[in-house]
Amino acid sequence: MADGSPPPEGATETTGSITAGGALLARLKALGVDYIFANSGTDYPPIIEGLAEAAAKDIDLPEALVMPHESAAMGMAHGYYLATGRPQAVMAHTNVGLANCAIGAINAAAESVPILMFSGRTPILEKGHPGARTVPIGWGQEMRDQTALVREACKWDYELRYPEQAIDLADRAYGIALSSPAGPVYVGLPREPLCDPCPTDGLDAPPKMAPARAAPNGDEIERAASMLAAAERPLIIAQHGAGTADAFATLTRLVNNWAFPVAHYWAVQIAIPTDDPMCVGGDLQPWLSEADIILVLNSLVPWSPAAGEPAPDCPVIQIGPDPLHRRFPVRNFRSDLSIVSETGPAIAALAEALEPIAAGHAQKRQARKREITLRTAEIRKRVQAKATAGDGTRMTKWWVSHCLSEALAAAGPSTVISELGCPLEPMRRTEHGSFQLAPHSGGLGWGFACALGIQLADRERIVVASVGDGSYLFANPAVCHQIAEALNLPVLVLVLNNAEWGAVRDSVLDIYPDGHAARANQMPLTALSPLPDFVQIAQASRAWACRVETGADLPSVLAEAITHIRTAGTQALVEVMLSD
Ligand SMILES: Cc1ncc(C[n+]2csc(CCOP(=O)(O)OP(=O)(O)O)c2C)c(N)n1
Ligand SMILES: [Mg+2]
Repeated sequence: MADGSPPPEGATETTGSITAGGALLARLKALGVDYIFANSGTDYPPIIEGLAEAAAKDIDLPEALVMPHESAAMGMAHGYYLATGRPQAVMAHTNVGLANCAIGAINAAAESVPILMFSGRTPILEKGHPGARTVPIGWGQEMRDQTALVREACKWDYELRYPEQAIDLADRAYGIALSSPAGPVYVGLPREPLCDPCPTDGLDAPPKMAPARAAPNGDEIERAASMLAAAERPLIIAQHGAGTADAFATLTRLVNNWAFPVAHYWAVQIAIPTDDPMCVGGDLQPWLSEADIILVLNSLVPWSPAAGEPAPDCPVIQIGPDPLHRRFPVRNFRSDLSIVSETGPAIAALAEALEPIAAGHAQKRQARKREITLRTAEIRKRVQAKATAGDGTRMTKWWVSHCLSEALAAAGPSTVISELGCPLEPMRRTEHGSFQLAPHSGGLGWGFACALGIQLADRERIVVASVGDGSYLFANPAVCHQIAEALNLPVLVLVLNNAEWGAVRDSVLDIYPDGHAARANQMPLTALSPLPDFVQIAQASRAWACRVETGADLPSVLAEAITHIRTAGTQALVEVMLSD
C-alpha cells in the first residue's frame, strides 16, 4: 500500500498507488495490449521499476520484450496487428530511439496500422526530483520538439505532464489509434511524472473510449449498387484486401455472382483468392481502359496515371476509411462517389444491396462471367509460362514465387510477406491475410520484422519473409535473427540475392533507357557487391540455412526448409541466387 499499511487479509492490492510508468503499462494490458516491444535506456528506471512493482502487486501486465533495434520493434508491432487486429505498444529511448522508430511509423501510417508509440523524454529538471537529470545525455538528448520526429506519421500525440494522466492517456491513445482510419499515435514520457505515484483505481476497468469505426451510409451504398448493376464492363480495384476474412468470402461470392473482375494492382493484400476466375491479377491496363464503371476499394494508387487512365465518361466510386486519402498532399484520382467506410462493412452492405436486384440482370451476369473466366484462364497460362520459363535454370523472382507457392500448397495456413521479394502474380494464395506486400511508403527493412510479429501472434502459421538482398540488409538482420531465436519464432526467410538494388537500377532504365548509366559497365549506386554470406549471418543465430544456386534445386530445398520449421520449430533462411 502507498501509505505503508498492509492490504486487508486475503485481498490483492487493487487500490493504492504505483509509479505512473507502472500504471501506464498495466492500463495497456487492460486495453488488450499483449506485448510491449521495448528498447530501453536511462529514461527507463520508472518503467522498469513499474514493471517489477506491478508484478509484485499482482497487477496484470503486457509482456515486455527486448528489441535490440527499434525498427524491429515497429515492424513486429505492425505484423502483430495484421495478424490479430489488436494494436500493440512500442517503447523507445528518448529522441534517439524515437528516430529509429520513424520509418516504422511512416510505414504504419501508410497502411493504417495502429501502433501505440511511447518514448521517454529527457528529464526537464536538472536536480531536486527523483526523475531529474543524472547523466550528460539528460542534457544532450533534449530537443525543442522531440515529437516532430514522428508527428507527421501520427494521428495524435501528447506529452505526459502529470502522473495522474497515465491511465486516461493510455485509453485516449488506444481509442484514437483504432478509430478510422487507424494509425500510429505517440506519447512522450518525461521521467519526472513517470516516477511520481499514480492511483491504481480503475486500472483494470473496461476501455473508456470506444474507437470510432467508419461504416457506410445506406443511401450511398444503394447508389453504388445500382451504378454497378447497370454497368456492362465493371471493374473492381482492390489494393488493401477485403478487410476481414468474412468480407473476403463475401466479396468472392459477390464478384462471382455478378461477374465483376477484381484487379490486384500493386496489392498490399489480396481481396479474393488469386485463382478465382474473377481475379485478373495485377495487370490493370486492359481492364481499366474498357471499364464503364470502376469501384476502388481502399486503394491509395488505384492505377498509374502515366500508364493509362479510365475513359473520361467512366464513373469512379472510391470506398475507404478515408477514400480521398487526405494525408497525402497530391492524389488526384477521380472520385464521383466517395464512400467513407472500413472495407469489410462496405463489402457486406454492397452485397446486401445488390442481392435483391441480381435476378433482373441474370443474362448479362452469366455472359460476362463466361467471358471473364476465359480471359483470366489465358492470363494464368501466360503467368505460368513466364514463371516456369527455362525450367527454372534461370532463377527469376517469378520462378522463386512459383516454387514457394507450390511448396506451401499443402503445408497448412501460411502468410507470405514480400519486400522486393516474391511477386504475387505467380503465386496461388487463397486466404485472407495469406499475402502481404511491403507498404507503399516503401520504408525498407520492414519485411523480416513484420514476419516475426505475425509469427508471434500465430505460432501455428507458416510465415515466410521473402525479401530482396538489399531489403534484408535494411532489416538489421542480426537483430531479427536474434529475436527469432530468443522468442522461438520459426519464420522462414527467403533472401533473393541479385547483389544489387535492382529496383533502383530499373528506375534508372525506365527514365534513361539508352543513357550513360544504362551503358556503363557498372551502373553507379546500385551494386551491393561484395555481399556478406547471408547463410552465415543466419547460422550465427543457429538458424537452419542453405544457399540455392540452381533453379532446379529450389523446390526440394524449400520443402526441406518448411519441414525444418514445422518439425524443429526454429527459424530457417534460404538464400536464392537470382540471375537477373
Ligand atoms: C529506408 C529506405 N532507403 C532507401 C530506399 C530506396 N530503395 C527502394 S528499392 C531499393 C533497393 C531494394 O533492393 P533489394 O531489396 O535488393 O531488391 P531488388 O530491387 O534488388 O530486387 C532501395 C534502396 C527505400 N525504399 N527505403
Ligand atoms: Mg537486390
